[in-house]
Order: sequence, then structure tokens, then C-alpha cells
Amino acid sequence: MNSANIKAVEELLSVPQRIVIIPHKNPDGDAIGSTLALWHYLKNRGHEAVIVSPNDYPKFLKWMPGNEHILNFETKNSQALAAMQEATLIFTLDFNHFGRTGQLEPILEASNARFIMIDHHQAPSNYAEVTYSDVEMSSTCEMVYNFIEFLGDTSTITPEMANCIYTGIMTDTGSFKFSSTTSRTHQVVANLIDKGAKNTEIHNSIYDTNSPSRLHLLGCALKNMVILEEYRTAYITLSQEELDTYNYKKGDTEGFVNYGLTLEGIRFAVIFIENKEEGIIKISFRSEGDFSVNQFARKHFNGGGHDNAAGGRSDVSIEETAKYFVSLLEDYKENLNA
Ligand SMILES: [Mn+2]
Repeated sequence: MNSANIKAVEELLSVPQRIVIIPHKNPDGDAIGSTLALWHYLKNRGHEAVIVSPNDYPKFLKWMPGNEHILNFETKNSQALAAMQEATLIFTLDFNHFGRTGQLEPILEASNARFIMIDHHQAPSNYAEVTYSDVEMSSTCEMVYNFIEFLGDTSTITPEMANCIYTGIMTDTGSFKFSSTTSRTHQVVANLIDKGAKNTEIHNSIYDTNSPSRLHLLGCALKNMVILEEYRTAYITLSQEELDTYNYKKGDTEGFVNYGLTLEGIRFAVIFIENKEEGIIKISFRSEGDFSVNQFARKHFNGGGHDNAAGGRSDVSIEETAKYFVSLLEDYKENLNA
């Protein structure tokens, strides 16, 4: 944030506000970690604050301190709606256009509240009075740490906040291995451990909570993997029938896409997941190196995200989607083999 932004935030927070904090739809570890950490911080500063999540999220994120106070818009609708309508200040975290909040979009559009955005995705839209946007950042959680530091308040970071911030940095960096992980990221993480983040427990809570059915679903996904060596690409398909066979629960396919990248020489990994209820194929893209999956997803699959991690969707069948995907690769052959 520049000094004008910091001053604007200080002014906004110098009087008691009714604050709502919003993560994106289908929130991940970074979205839940950052909203909870900010929620603790703002409450401790004497503001009224609530978190409204557009929908539910995986169980492995629900141990985080303060989680029980998050209002799921789908199940606590009237309470969440009232909070949003009465809000004087709205923080939007880990996304940068209202469309990422699903059914909250019209409510945000109509709101008279003032907005602060904290986010690390590309191409932010222009709805906030303070836009703290930085695509170089590992995670929104690292930015929340910076936000608190800009306000001179790192001494007020509690163990609860430290655990939440650590979680989002860990999940968004693939446990500190993605190229977005900087020495600064490690410095922040070191400070968080000093402030009470239980790094080993966090790792276990997030990654060592498999159910047998999830591991069987992973087995199915890996069996389905198609490897296209000439394009240095690997892709996985999972049909609704397969998901049903293995008793799929929200979050079960999290991380499956990354297995493609663990193959030697593979740079581009994709997973296509059928969702019969929404009538779409949900797609996740991952890459290593310079190949921008953000651009690829934007151009061909109604999506976007980061250079090395992006999402998209398709409205045709899973077979047709995969076929179309493969047909695109010839044009990127040079790029993928660079
Ligand atoms: Mn993020």
C-alpha cells in the first residue's frame, strides 16, 4: 500500500465501523485464513465485524480459530444479509471482482458501504476506496500481515491470528515451494511462528485428514491421467459417476491437479471435473515455469487466476472438453517446450 492508502485506512479505522469481511466463493485456505486473521484484528481494535462466506468450504479448514463465527450465506441467509446491508465498511479478500462471490454480487453492487480490497490476483476491478493489490504476493494472508504492519500493529498479532495467516501462506504457496515464495515470505512465516503459529499442527490439520474414500478417488484420478509428452502436458478427468462412486465430498479433489506436475518433464497439468448439478465442467490449470495458465484459461475456458495456477469452466461434455483442450495444445507446443 502507498502512504495515501495507509492514511485512508487509518482514517476509516479511527472511528467505530460495522464491518463485513468477504472471501470468494468456494473459499480456500488463503481466503478463510485471511478473512479470519483480519476479523480478529478488527475486533481487537474495537470494531464490529462479521465474515460472510458466499458458500460452504471443506472441513479441513474449519479448525481455524474463529471459524464458528463465519456466516455461511447459504445457511445463515437472513443474518448474513442483514450484516451486509448494515455494513459501513466492507473488506473483500482474495478476489478482485464481485463476480467471484456468486450470489453476493448484486448485494455488493447495491451496497453504500465503503470498500477495501486486499488481493493478489491479476486485473483488479475498480470498486474499492482502498485497493491493496499486488500480483507478486504469495497470498492474501501475507498481504494481511503487511496490512497490519503498515498500520504499525504487528505487536498486536495474537496466536489465533498467527495460525490463520500461516495457514493461508502455506496453502497458497504449496507449502512454500511455488515461485511466489520469497525471502520476505519466509521472514513473515518466521515471525508468525514466534507469535504462536503451530506450524506442524497446521500442516497436519490441513494435509493429514484424508478419508479412505478420498484416497480411493485420488487413485481413480491418477488412473485416468493422460500424459502427452510432446506437449509436456498431463491431464485428468473425473466424471460425476466416478465422484459418486467414491462418495465425493466438497474439497476431496483439492490438490489432485498438482500430481501431473510431479511427473518428470511435465510442465502443464490440468484436471477436468464434471459437475452435473451445475451442468458444467470445472477445470483447474497448473504450470511450472513461464507458461501462463492465467492467459490460457482466460482465452479458452472462461477463467483466469495466476500465471502458474488458474481455473476455468466448460459447458460441453467432459469428453468434448478434453478433446477441445487437446486440440489447442499444438498452438502452444513451442511455448510448452521452451
Ligand atoms: Mn490466494
